[in-house]
Amino acid sequence: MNPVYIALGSNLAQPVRQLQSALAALAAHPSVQVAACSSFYRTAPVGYDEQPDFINAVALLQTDLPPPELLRVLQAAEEAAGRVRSFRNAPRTLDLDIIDYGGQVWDTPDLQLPHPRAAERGFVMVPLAEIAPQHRLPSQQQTAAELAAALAGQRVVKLDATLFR
Ligand code: PH2
Ligand code: MG
Ligand code: MG
Repeated sequence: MNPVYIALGSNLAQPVRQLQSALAALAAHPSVQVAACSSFYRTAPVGYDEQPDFINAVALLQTDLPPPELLRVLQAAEEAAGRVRSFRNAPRTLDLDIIDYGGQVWDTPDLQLPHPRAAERGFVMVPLAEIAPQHRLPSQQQTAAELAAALAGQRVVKLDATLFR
């Protein structure tokens, strides 16, 4: 089994429910276990401002699927959520990104590992630091907690789970 951190994001069509159904779909997959999930966070859009806030989370999966197969499972879940690909950083019903697959480093057209922008994004590092504060992404000197602290200027607010769970 390989430990895999994934980032979940949505800012369309009831984002909290999108993340909940994605987690349920992953947990139901015979080759994927959802070992942990962070709180859900309301986050300011990064990259393209004129869109609603996102709901983001990070989950730890355990899986035997190799990275390209896991990627296909995640893309199938995005499609099941009705994701339409329009432009870079556009609003989306569901985005599932592999952040770190067992510390592996990949650089292929379809898949880069670790996720090339994870370390600079508060909406990834703050939830990652919640479930794995001492984790280091490949080629990062700093832990998740240290990177999250350095990104404190980005708006990332934990949701009160009693409101929706
Ligand atoms: N995803 C992006 C671009 N910008 N901003 C926030 N807050 N959350 C996201 O998940 C996100 C984003 C591209 O995948
Ligand atoms: Mg993304
Ligand atoms: Mg993506």
